[in-house]
Amino acid sequence: HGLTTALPTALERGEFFIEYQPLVHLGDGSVRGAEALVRWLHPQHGVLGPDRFIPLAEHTGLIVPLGRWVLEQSVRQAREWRELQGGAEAVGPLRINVNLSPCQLTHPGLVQDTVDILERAGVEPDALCLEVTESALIGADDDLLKPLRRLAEMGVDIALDDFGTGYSNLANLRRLPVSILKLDRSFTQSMQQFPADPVDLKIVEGIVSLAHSLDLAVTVEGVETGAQADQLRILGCDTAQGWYYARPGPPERLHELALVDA
Ligand code: G
Ligand code: G
Ligand code: MN
Ligand code: NA
Repeated sequence: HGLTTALPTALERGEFFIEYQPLVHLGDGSVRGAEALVRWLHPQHGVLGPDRFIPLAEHTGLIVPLGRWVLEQSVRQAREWRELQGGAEAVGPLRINVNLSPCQLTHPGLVQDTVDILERAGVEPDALCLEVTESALIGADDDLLKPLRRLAEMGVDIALDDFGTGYSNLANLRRLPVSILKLDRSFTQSMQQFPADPVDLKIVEGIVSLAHSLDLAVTVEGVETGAQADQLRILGCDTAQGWYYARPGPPERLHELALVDA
């Protein structure tokens, strides 16, 4: 239908834009960075979320140039935030998380494109975190992991997104070049009730303890209430993201939030 024909040229028409959702340190509540979330401002349908067009972009191959565009915009945005911080920040320069689709992982240009984008923007690799879903890496062979490993060696963080929804062997984590687990929103939702389901509490406690013993940080998604944030902090999670802190929004908003904390 309409989306299918309009998508291939939407990038050149400049119809995509990016919203940023803060990543907050659970220990002290400070904003440490943001996740980039792409939207399509469709001339007839208005703003469309990624669920409406990412699968189509993957199917048509547009995801590669679109993903490259998102990465370049996001890295430039991180550079701007850092300039605005002016080195006077209390908690270190702001960082940027960017989602990678499985098609981008298998594209041979991934490493070089990422290196070029970071260099053009003058941003250090450790400012960047690439999010890959757990399901994209289940059963991944060495060829698929090689580009991620090279990026990780350069200092780029790799996060395992939607963690806990797939069926990955926990022991398998050791061979993945990841440094962050993003615990799926469903775990956060189960912390909504008080007292939370004791089995869910045990599961999260176990994941956090395993993650920390493997030197991985734990980020939680979908935090909507202070009670959830408290519970997840007590369970040892490191970083949080969700409507309780801020909805995804324009880049200026993130800078305001970060400056308030500094
Ligand atoms: O909050 P939102 O509805 O924007 O995000 C929905 C999903 O779309 C998220 O799971 C996120 O991983 C995915 N997504 C958002 N932006 C991008 C992007 O730039 N590239 C890819 N591959 N996925 C994205
Ligand atoms: O990459 P990922 O699918 O995790 O992207 C985050 C998704 O979760 C986006 O669709 C974003 O809009 C959504 N989201 C972010 N914060 C919250 C929240 O607090 N509650 C809910 N229900 N969704 C959220
Ligand atoms: Mn994500
Ligand atoms: Na996620």
